[in-house]
Amino acid sequence: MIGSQLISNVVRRFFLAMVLTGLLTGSVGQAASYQKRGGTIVDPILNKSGIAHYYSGPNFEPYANLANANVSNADLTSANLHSANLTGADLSNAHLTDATLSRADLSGANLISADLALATLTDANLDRAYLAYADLTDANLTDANLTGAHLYNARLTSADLTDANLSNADLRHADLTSADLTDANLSNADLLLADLSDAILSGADLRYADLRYADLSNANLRHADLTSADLTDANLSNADLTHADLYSVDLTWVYKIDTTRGSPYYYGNTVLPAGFDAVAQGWTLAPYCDFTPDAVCDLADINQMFQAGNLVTGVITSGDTDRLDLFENDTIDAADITEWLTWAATANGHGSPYLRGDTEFDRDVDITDFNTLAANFGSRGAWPFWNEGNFNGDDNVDITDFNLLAANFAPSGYATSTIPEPSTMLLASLALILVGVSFRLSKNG
Ligand SMILES: [Ca+2]
Ligand SMILES: [Ca+2]
Ligand SMILES: [Ca+2]
Ligand SMILES: [Ca+2]
Repeated sequence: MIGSQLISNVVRRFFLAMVLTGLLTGSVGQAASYQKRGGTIVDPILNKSGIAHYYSGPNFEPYANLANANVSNADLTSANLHSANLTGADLSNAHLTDATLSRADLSGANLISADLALATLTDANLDRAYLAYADLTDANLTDANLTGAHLYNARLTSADLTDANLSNADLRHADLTSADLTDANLSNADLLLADLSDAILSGADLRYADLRYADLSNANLRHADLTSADLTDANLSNADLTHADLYSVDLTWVYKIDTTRGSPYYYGNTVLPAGFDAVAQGWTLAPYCDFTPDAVCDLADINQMFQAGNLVTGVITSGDTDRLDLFENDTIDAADITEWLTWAATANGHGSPYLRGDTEFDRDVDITDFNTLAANFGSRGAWPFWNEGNFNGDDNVDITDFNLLAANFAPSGYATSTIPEPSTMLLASLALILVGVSFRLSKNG
């Protein structure tokens, strides 16, 4: 009896010890650490109250796979998470001050109210990330992808957003004071009530952006594209508009428009406030054939039309290509090329339109134009430019383009009213040269 009781006691103790050991090793195994910039390991991760965080999973370090990790409220100050996969992770309310998240994938991550002041997020993917109320003061977001990101009420004071993609982002009420948004893409962004005072928006794409009630006082908008942006009740006090694009912008309710600096480009569809004298203000009226914009209609503009797609089959317009639809029917095609040739000739002081075949717009269709076409004859695949001998805007330089050139052949110029004798013999020999080119091309490939 005594012997068997002793054995059972030993067995019980042994099992108790096993269970305790299991619990201890289990809890130690579950705790996760994080790596700081400079290499220091913080083990375990604490929450903001200094208590061990409940998170159990892979350690937080560069290149770690941390998809869907839940570290809400964690203290990850100065963490090094370069190239980490944090898609769908919960980092809400976390301390990430001074952290490195360069090239990290944070698409769809929850960063609501996170502290990211001074954080490095260069090339990070924040596609549709939740950043409402986040503190991104002085953060480096150069080249970051913030497409469709939720930045409602976020603090982005002095943040570096150079070349960042913020298209369709929700930036309502965001604080972007003194932020650097040079060449940033803010097309279709919601900037209602955003504070952009002293912000650098040089070269920024603000097409179709909602800037109602936005504060743009002292903002640098040099070369910014404001096509169709909504500036109702926006404050432009002392803003620099040098070479900004005001195509299709309604400026009726803009505050302090008369205090702006520089000469922007405006168009026939730009609505100016009552009593505002754009000419006295030094603004430049640009013709509709100018897409670039520089108030000049030249090869750069027609080539932009050619890049829209195949103009023989026709391209349905979108927000991006709407202004190329000069003969308005929501399709960019041959009629728009014809319209452009008329607009551009008028804008450049000529009495008749430019003609198909004139590769360099020097008002003749001659051997130089032919040589350009011949040099590119047979090229296809992309969208050969007008100055490469593509006159119908499709994907090639072929006999159709030659026929357009031949129909307008005028070596002594088409500006003169006297119609020269058709150079039938010359054209016939030029056509023979092309037959030779075609033959060589078909032989080679
Ligand atoms: Ca232009
Ligand atoms: Ca059209
Ligand atoms: Ca020419
Ligand atoms: Ca062609």
